[in-house]
Amino acid sequence: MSVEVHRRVTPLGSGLRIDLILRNATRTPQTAPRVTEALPGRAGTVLEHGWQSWSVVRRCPPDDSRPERAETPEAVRGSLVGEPSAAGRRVVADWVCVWEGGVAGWLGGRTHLGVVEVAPDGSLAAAAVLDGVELAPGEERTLDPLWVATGDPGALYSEFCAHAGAHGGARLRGPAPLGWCSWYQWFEGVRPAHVRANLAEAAAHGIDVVQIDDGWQAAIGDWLDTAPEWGEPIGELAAEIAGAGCTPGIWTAPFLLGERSRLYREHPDWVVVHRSGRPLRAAFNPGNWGGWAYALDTTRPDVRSWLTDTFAALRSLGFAYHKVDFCYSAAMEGRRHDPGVSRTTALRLGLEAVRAGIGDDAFLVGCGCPLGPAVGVVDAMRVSADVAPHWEPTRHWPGFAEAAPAAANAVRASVLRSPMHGRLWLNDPDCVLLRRHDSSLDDAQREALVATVEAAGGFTVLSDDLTRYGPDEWAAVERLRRASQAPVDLADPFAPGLVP
Ligand code: 9PG
Repeated sequence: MSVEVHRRVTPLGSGLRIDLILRNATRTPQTAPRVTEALPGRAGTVLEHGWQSWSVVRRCPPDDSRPERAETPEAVRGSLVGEPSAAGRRVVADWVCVWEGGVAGWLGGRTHLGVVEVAPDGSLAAAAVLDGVELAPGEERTLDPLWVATGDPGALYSEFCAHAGAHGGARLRGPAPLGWCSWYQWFEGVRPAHVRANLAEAAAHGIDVVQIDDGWQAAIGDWLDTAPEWGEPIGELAAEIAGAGCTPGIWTAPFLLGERSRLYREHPDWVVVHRSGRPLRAAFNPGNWGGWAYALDTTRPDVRSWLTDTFAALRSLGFAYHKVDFCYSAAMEGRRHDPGVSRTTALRLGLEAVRAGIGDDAFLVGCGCPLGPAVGVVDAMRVSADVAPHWEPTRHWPGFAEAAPAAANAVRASVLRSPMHGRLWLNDPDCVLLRRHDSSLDDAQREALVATVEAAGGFTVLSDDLTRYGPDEWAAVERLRRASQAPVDLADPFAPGLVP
């Protein structure tokens, strides 16, 4: 074989650490192979741990591959699944696999896509997916280490998160914020007047972060200009929020490039290219985005300079809290400028460019983000599908019901990923919706949302019209303000009734 694979096994905590090194011993460039590692044991039930924040997180038998997923449009599969060709063919846990008999996961996540594949008979194999990335003559590439342990899955899940956090230099500079976000009340219809009215309430009640979500921007990629309907420069509200004693927060999708943006008009060569030769379609929003958004090629140094400059400009306007969304786009399959950089590393480079712009002291929340590559860059990570003012999904892609906006989906993923909190970052379980108007949630469902956020790290972002809160809603806010933010263990991730 032209690329050698060197392997070393050492004990780490309750399990084994497996280090793998690829070496191109030839005098010509070689493509990296897909490296697999058979794992001990056989699973009867596994945690399907999806690729990014909104991907499916569920407990399932090994043969429940959901074949209908293969029929979902390519752009959707590529946004929810790390290796989209596997969708519907086998059960795959991205990054970390928990089963009743143990845990296996990649301690690092920045070098390559790391998955654990589950065969219908329950046998398990870890795979390092390098997509044929190019290795230069003589090049050695150290893969992200793998950790495997058999025994009590609850304890080992926490231990995996602790090892991965230590390996990746997790940013754990709590406490979790108490904030407000415009999205789940006004969606893309948010206007400055909504933010101003809610800022007054937030300031009066000691709510720190006031975060403007999608709807303010001129176009996806044109982050320094506002939409005509917004009617004022974005810096005006940043100054007012800071002036009221709160932290200005802003939503962006840094690795997307809208087909109608000025950025795309000026830099059509900044996109990742699909195998057909056309720009890679990464997200579709015919409403306020005006159609498709393409994926930004973060292996280009000029793109990374643009990211850093753009985010430095937003920071200098006062935005010290950044929700960066649709991050998966930087890591989708496609052709990039630098054939030696894996798509996972491309995402990592993009996140680092954003961090360089906002500064070390700004608060960065990953959203729609593959989990492993973000450890050590983000302060918080959205760990669930979108919450919604309804319990069950209203519509969803075939086989991906758990990834659709729904309060039940936010609760399920937030509980099943709770051991990540305080070990890899602060978990963002998505917003708390307390309102009784504009909502079909009943009292028990509202309480389930509050109890989940309270028990899973206390990261509280309200997304209601605060001017309509009464004593009951403010009492719930006080309860969440006092939540313990300590790391959480799941005694038994497979306990019946643990999640909806
Ligand atoms: C703004 C929103 C909010 C929300 C984010 C994200 O098409 N989709 O599959 C899809 C999934 C999630 C989503 C949007 C679209 O929501 O999670 O909090 O910021 O973007 O557009």
